[in-house]
Amino acid sequence: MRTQIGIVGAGPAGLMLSHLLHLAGIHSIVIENRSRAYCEARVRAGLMEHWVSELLVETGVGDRMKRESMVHDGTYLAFNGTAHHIDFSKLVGKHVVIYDQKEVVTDLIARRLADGGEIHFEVEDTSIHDFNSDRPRIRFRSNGQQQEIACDFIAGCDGFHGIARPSVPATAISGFDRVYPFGWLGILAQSPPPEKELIYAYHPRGFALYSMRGPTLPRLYIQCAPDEDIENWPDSRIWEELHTRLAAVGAQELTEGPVLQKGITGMRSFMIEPMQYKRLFLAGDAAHIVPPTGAKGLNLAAVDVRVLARALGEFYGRGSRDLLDRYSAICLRHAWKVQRFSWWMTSMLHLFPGDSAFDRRRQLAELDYLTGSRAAQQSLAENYVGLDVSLNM
Ligand code: RFL
Ligand code: PHB
Repeated sequence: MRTQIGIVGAGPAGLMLSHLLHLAGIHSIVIENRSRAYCEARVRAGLMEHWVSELLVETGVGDRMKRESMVHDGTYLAFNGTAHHIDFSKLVGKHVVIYDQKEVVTDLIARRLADGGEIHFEVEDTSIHDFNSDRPRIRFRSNGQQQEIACDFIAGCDGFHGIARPSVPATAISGFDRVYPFGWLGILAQSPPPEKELIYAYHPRGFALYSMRGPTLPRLYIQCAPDEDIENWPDSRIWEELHTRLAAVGAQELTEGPVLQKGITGMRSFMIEPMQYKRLFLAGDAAHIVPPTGAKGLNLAAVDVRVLARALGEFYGRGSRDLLDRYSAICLRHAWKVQRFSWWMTSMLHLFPGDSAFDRRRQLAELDYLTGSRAAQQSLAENYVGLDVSLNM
């Protein structure tokens, strides 16, 4: 097989990249080690920055999103028994959009296949080769057969546990890591949401988040120990904890319903520098992980592939390597700002084991300042709805 861009991974990063490249007249092949059904059902993110939803519409994959998504003009911060509203629309004139990542993936797969795109699902033993030459190759097995893709560039969009990042010589990249001493226990339930928007709650028993996937599908999270055993959390205990932590004046009472899915997620910040090695470009979770508190993972993946698609467009269209050579610097400059925001939200809203009474009071003072200051709210809103990406470096 031969293509211009060989893409490893059919998550949001790989699929969006393949779609944007197609619109720019550039051929790509995507390989994915899971089944199509698995990719379309994986429970992950739910919140898109304003510009990402616009990008989906502008590039012709936003029809279902426009019909089925929920536009949120703001969010709530709850602490000391009171919910405070942060109005993004009033503060910065933008909103965020609630649309499940698995629906974005479903829409992108459908569109790629309708456009004649090549996606190979359920491949095994993926490996990447010769990306330090101008003839990179991707090898894998499909239906028991050994296969090879020859390409001009490889895009490593295979997530945090993929093979692309570990294929770079260790001396060529630096990693920056922070593991948080807690996790999130998340459930997807069936019951009417109490509020039209999200509630981020700081509570003496730990952080809680009220989010949603639709008008009758709340997605709820509680801070838990990083090594917590889900077996210790029968549904009744989860609901009890959610009631306690999310109880706030100004927010309606939470309604219980059947739990459709539950799981525990670890929390980490991770970055590598640079995000490129020769003819291998890393994008999305393959290059960086943010703690979910800022709702940024999917959005960061979208930034990377938008920059990469544009840079490859300039390479093939005008023969210019300029933007391609600046890919890593441009994405890292943005990703570090997003990393900072996600760390800040996480630090402000969670209980850290071993924290003193001083630390708790400082967190409450920060929340008090934030909810009382228009300047501070504007800063949160600007980051939350999505910072502009500068192509100048
Ligand atoms: P993905 O989605 O992990 O996709 C990578 C794909 O690569 C495949 N793969 C391989 N394919 C072939 N060969 C190999 N050797 C391969 N190894 C792996 C995988 O099967 C997979 O299909 O990475 P991508 O595309 O970079 O997208 C990143 C996002 O998925 C991630 O950042 C977000 O889900 C993070 N995240 C959130 N982001 C948001 O923007 N808003 C949110 O509200 C939000 N909430 C969340 C989240 C992530 C969570 N978890 C479970 C980590 C909530 C949670 C609980
Ligand atoms: C989610 O809906 O899964 C979600 C929303 C906001 C966050 C994190 C996760 O900050």
